[in-house]
Amino acid sequence: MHREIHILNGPNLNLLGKRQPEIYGHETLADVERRCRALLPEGTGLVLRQSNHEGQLVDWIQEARAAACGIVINPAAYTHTSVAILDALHAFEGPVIEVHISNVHKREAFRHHSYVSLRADGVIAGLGIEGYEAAVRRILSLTGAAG
Ligand code: DHK
Repeated sequence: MHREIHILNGPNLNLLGKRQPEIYGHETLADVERRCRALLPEGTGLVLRQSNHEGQLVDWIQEARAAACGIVINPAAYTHTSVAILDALHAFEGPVIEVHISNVHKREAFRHHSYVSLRADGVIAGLGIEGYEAAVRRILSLTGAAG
């Protein structure tokens, strides 16, 4: 059993805390990592990554096949466009939780469709960065790694 949770983030999330804070808030990916690490039981690791490149995200999802018990993914704009990320997630066997910081359903129509939701075991939108914590908790409970 792999005891690592991988949190993967797509384009522009490197600017989290700086870009459109009225939508995405003032906290950064470093804050996401700190909050999520605090939830982990002894013996469970966390890898948090961000890329602006679709192929890099595909490579990391493939890497997670051998290393991770679950994936938390915020594909950002690729949510709405990427069959490649969907296909890569189909090749991953553990739980996948899709996170959106904003409530995408309250925004433009093009954000209402998600390719990734065709694979995700759970979808969280609009909880701000607390959504990542909820996703990590869910993976811990699904994989029996909690507590
Ligand atoms: C982040 C983005 O960058 C957008 O492209 C998505 C997502 C929504 C979020 O809410 O975390 O549409």
